[in-house]
This record gives sequence, C-alpha cells and structure tokens, in this order.
Amino acid sequence: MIKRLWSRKEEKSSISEHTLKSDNIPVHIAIIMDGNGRWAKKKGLPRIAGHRSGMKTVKRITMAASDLGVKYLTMYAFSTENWKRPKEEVDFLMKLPQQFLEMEIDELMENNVQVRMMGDIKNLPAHTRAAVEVAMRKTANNTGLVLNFALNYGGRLELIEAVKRVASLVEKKEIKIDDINEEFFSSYMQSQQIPDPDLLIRTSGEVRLSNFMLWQLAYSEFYFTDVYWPEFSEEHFTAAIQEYQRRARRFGGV
Ligand code: V07
Repeated sequence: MIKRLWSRKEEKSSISEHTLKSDNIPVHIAIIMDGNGRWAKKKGLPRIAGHRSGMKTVKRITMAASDLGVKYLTMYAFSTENWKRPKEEVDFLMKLPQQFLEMEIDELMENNVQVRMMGDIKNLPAHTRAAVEVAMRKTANNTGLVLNFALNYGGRLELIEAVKRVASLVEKKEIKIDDINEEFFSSYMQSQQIPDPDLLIRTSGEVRLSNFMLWQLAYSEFYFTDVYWPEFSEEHFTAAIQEYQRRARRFGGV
C-alpha cells in the first residue's frame, strides 16, 4: 500500500486521502488534457492563461506519476485539429513546449524522466521542433518515467501512415498480405516501443476519444472527470488510479 506524502520543493505538502495498491499501478497512463479554455473563461481570463496554467498541471502530474512508479505517461498536447484555432492561440501553443522544457529540463533530468514525442513532428514550426528534439536527445538515456507528448497528433492520421508503410512493403513484395497481423501492424504505429495505455483519463466533462490513440486504447480503462485540466491535482490523479484498481479487482477475479 502506498500512502503518498506530497512534499515537492515549492508546493505545500498534503497527505493523500487515497490509498493505492503498489502492485497494480497502471504501467501506461494516457491523458486528454481538456478544459483549459473553459477554466480561463470561468475566471474571466484569456484562453492563453488557461493553457499556461494547464502547463503547470503537466509538470505536477508528471512528478506525481514519476513518484508513483508509473512507467509511461502520454499527454495529448496538440491535435491535428488544433490548427483550426485562431492564429494567435496556435502561435502561443507552439511556444509552450520550448517554455516548458526550458523551465523543467533540469528537474526532469534529476528525476530520470525520458521525454518522447508522438505525432507529425516534421510539420511543427522549426523552433518547436528544435526544442523537443533537444529534450529528447538530452533525456534519451534516462531510465525513469517516459513522458510522451502527443504533438500534432491524430489517431486516424497515425493509422493511415502505418497502412501506407505496410502497403508499400507489400507492393515491393517484401512481405505477404498474410504476414500482416496485430503484432506486426503495431510495430508500424508511432507508439511502437510503448505498451498500450492501461488507463485513459479525460478531464473537463467531455466523454469522447477525439481521435486520440484509436488503435492503442482498444482495451484500456477509461476515466472521465468534470475537473478542468488546470485544476486537476495529484489528488485527482490518485483518485483515477484508485478507481482503476477498484475496477481491476471487480473484473480481474473469477
Ligand atoms: C501545452 C498545456 C497543457 C494543456 C493542454 C494544452 C496547452 C506542455 C507541452 C509540452 C509539449 C512538448 C514538450 C514539452 C511540453 C505543451 C503544447 C500545449 C502544444 F516536449 N504543455 N503543453 N505543448 N498545453
């Protein structure tokens, strides 16, 4: 049993009300970080203030996941649909990876966190791509939590890219159609070295997948909460994991 004592440097500590079983922590948690704009609106702030606040939550939840022994954390930071937003908002969002990494890279290194990326990285602005590539290189040998950002990511696009690559192998007669099975196909998805998520969390009351990890979420537990992402705390995170463990107990037995 884990009773967490939150005692990170700058933050006030509080003892978690949730008791987790240390032997059934989800290996991979994926999160749709929704509600930043709505949180800002509620507070009479511009949307970008919501995104900035949401970035602080990314940091908090990353450290909580690392402390709890989660091995992979995937965060949906920017979807292929998000380009449709006003230009000023997109420009602001594209500066966040750089800002986040400048502020947090030292602590990520101290905590042995490895940064990875999933999505259509080549079509990001050069400054955004450069920042994430530097961070991936710098943390490549870290062996702790894998912090995987979905940036310019879309589940259908990922599937189509995989189909194209597999189809070209067939065309070149390097494989036969019957060589294609789930395991083979998985290795052409972007998440190849990462196991499928055990738990998907979506904040802010929306109960949809919104084109996120369509292939990988086939067997995952889904957890939805009304809490806006900027207000999603370590406590909320622990509650989600506790619910995951409760379900495992109910459905895992005979
Ligand atoms: C973004 C903050 C979180 C809420 C959701 C939208 C806004 C962290 C990153 C990030 C991405 C890559 C990376 C390091 C940090 C980020 C975007 C938006 C585009 F290597 N938060 N965050 N990227 N938001």
